[in-house]
Amino acid sequence: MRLLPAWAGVALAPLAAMPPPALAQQGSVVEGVVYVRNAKSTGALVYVIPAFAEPPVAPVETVLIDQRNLHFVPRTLAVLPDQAVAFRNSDPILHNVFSPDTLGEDFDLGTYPEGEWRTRRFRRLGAHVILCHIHPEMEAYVVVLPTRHYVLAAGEGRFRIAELPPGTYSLHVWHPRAEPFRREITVRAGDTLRLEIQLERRGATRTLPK
Ligand SMILES: [Cu+2]
Repeated sequence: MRLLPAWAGVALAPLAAMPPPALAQQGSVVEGVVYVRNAKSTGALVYVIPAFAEPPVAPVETVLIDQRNLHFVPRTLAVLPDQAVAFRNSDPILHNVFSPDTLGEDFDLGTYPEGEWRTRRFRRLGAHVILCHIHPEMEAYVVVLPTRHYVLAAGEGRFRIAELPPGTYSLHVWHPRAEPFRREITVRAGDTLRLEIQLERRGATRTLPK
């Protein structure tokens, strides 16, 4: 018997978590564009860490990284500590999932066929590199963050983080091929802060967000 995938309801979860409109209007927004060496760049992970205490984050759902057409999809996934990540093989060939990690959480989920998946929880903050022993070109990142306020920059590097409580934050940008970026920001109630962020390209060394 095949179990119903735990991520079947993932797409609906953010809708259910949205506050009523009146509350959303009080929240602040940080939005903008990320560039790497002057080119608008998708795939940057933007997140803000509040300088003030926030209520503990509620339990979170299992999220999925698919292995499809010889790629990990998505290539970068942000999670909270101890959030479960399911790695599924959707190709008609064998794939493997392992992490050679420098964060002290190296693991190997083994090699498995189409339609199967394995689940892993990540504890250490930072970018965990995910690879496949069979296909060396396959690569993904699970980035464990100390904040629920994050977004992956989409088309043309655009990002938007909404419903922020007003206050001071440390804004970070992580990109697999760029130097980490950090600056302090302050958002007032109901305001929208717009930023253009330039990242410097870096070499092949993989670094970790702080
Ligand atoms: Cu593979």
